Order: sequence, then C-alpha cells, then structure tokens
Amino acid sequence: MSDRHQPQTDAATPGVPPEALLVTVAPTGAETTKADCPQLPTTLAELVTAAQECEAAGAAMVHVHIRDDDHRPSLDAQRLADTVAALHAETDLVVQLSTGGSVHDPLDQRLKVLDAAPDSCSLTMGTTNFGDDVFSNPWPFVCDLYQLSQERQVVPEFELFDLGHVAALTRLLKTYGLPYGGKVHCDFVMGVPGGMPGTADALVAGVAALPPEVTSWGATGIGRTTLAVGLAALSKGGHLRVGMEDVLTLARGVPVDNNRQLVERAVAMGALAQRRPMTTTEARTLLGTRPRP
Ligand code: KMH
Ligand code: ZN
Repeated sequence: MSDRHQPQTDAATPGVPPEALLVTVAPTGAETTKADCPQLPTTLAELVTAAQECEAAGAAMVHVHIRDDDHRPSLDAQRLADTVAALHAETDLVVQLSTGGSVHDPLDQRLKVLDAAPDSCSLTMGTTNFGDDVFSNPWPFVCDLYQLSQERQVVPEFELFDLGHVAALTRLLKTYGLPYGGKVHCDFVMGVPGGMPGTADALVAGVAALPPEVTSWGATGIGRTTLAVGLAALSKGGHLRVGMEDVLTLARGVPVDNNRQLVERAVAMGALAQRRPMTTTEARTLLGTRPRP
C-alpha cells in the first residue's frame, strides 16, 4: 500500500516520541447550560481549578470557551484576555481559545478572539448542521481567520466535523501555506448530529484523506461516541480530546462529576495502547506554538 495518504504522526516531529499522547481537555463548551449541569466549570475560578486538575491528570492543552456572569456563552474581549492570563499564570497548559463560540455568535466577534493572544485557536473548516442549529463557517470567514492566525502567530487547530472539511483543509493549505510554527494539527470532532458519525469507519476515512502537510491529529467523539472514537483514534496512532464540552456521562445514567475524570479515563485508555501523556513542553513542540509568555 502506498503511504501517500498515511498521516504523518508525532514520529515526524523531533522532540516528540511516538508514544507521547496529547490529551486535550475541553472543559466547558458553549452549548450546555449551568442550570442543566451545575458541575460545568463556567466561572474563571472553576475553569482554572478544572484546568489545574486536568493538567495534573495528564492533559497538555485546554480548549476554552468562556461564560459571562450569568453563565451564558461570551466572547467578551477583556474576559478572554483575563482567562488566557489566568491559565498561563496558574497552569503550564497550551491555551487554545475557541473561535467557534456558540452557534449564535456572529463571525466578526469570533475573529476578535485572537486579540486575546492565546497560544492556539480552534478553526473549523466548514459549516455544519449542529443539532437543530447551524454552526456557520463560510469559506471567506475560514480564510480570514486563518490569515489572522498566521499574522498573530497563533497556532490553529483545524476542527474537522465532516469529510468535506478535510478537503477544505487541503484547499486552505494550498492557498495560504502553512500555519505559524510550520506544524499542521487537526482534530476530528465526530458524532455531532449533522456532521460525520462517531465511528471507527468514519475516522479511518478521514485519516486516509488528510493532506500530507498534517503533522499530527486527534479526535473527539461527542456524547456516547466518545469511547468508540477514542479507541479508534488510539489504534490509528492519533491523539485525544475529551471534556465536558463533548460528553456529560461516563456511562448510561452515570453523570460526569468533573473534567478530571474524563482526562483520567483518556490517560488510562492511552496506557492500554502503550502511550503516555505528552508533557506540555512536548505539546508546544508538536504544535509549534510561540514560547510561553
Ligand atoms: N460550540 C460549537 C458550535 C469550536 O470550539 O471551535 C462550536 C465549537 C467549535 O465548539
Ligand atoms: Zn469548542
């Protein structure tokens, strides 16, 4: 079999051994309410505590959505800047701000997220039906956000909700070149109602279609697809994202109490696959982020 479409994994990144597993935690998200899930970390203090616990459990990156004083999703510039500063002060995690926001956030505000100078930002590669809503990512917006990330030296994590998003990533890299730092990391976000299913078959198809510029990839399965996607990602040599943004139960009828539980489970799954949690230093090398402030 030709390796033309084999993903280049961490083995290709000097300083990051192949057994190192990047565990990203997405502790909050934008779509679950505090009323529905009081244990969701929505205040800055709760977020920092969750991040510290997850770092101790083996996470190396945090994917961040913030909330306002009423626990509603927010893209407030000062809050975002304060959040990045607090996470840098209190943890060594790679801080990735969501530019996806909530399904209701306007595109111009989502571009301004980069003003908070995170290490990394999410960058979704196309519009997706998202349950009963639409997660809007028109091509011109994707291009604007990508070029802004290059200018601001923020490393994007390309979010792939569908196979078409992989083709869009190929087109983006061809048109605008490599991200700041020269590495290309993407994350398959699977099992969203409207996106690709959270199955091993879908992951295999997505990985096979990745452009050769990709240097690392991870996956997350929404809801009950979390285990199937996580196990499939490990068996394909990928990395893992977990967290209460993506799943709120540990098993049918068993609620997640905190994000640390999900990171611990990801680390345990990785251990079965003879992978060990990546250090934050290795994660910065893998992703090509700026040196820590
Ligand atoms: N809240 C979803 C509509 C991202 O963070 O970039 C989008 C999302 C993706 O969570
Ligand atoms: Zn998100």
